[in-house]
Amino acid sequence: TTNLPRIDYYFDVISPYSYIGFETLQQLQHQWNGVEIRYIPFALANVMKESGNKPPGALSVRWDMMMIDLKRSAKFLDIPLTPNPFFMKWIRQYRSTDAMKILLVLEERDPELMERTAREMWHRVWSRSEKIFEYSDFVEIMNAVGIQDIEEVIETSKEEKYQIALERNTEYCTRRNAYGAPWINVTTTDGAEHSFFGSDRFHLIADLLNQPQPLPQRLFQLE
Ligand code: GSH
Repeated sequence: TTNLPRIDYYFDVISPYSYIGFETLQQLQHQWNGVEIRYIPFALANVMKESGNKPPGALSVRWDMMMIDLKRSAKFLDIPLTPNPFFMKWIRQYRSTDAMKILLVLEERDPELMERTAREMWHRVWSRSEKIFEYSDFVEIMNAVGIQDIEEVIETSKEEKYQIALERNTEYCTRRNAYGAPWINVTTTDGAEHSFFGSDRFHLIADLLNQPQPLPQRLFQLE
């Protein structure tokens, strides 16, 4: 109940473009005054299922091009992103759901801690080719960001309310035509909602919110 413009950034840590958009928005939030920004965990696998879309890996030419585009984007933005050779195998075997539920627990405690933990998860899958699916992965992730009561967080994340919250966040987007990640829902001061797909739409969001345009490159050197 505020009439600030708001950006709801829906992401999944399995998604490399969610990582690119996350880092871009982390930089833009210093430039975009008076814009509220929320980072919201959702489940890309369910978005794909609900919308009838297919994951990029389902079409091999698309996958190959995506890996090339990711490398280019990472270089351009100076983001540590290295295509993961095990990714196709892993996504047949695992889901990111448990990792996303851990983020929901942390979000309740401290949104900034949740953001740092999400970044560590992306660094694992999309920079160091490490898993984010099993108990031992979660212990390593939370150790890396300095969380003390790791077991407590993991146990809490198994409560039904986090499964429900993840589904609710996902459904909010699929009702607004979501078919991929990141999905960005922008609410303007008049209360109107505008949806955007992808990490490459911030110039249009800047235009909608009358905010300065993102600099064309090396967002990281702005600070
Ligand atoms: N052009 C977008 C960007 O630069 O961010 C592409 C984003 C993208 O490909 N996201 C993947 C996806 O959900 C997940 S990492 N793709 C669904 C689709 O493209 O239909």
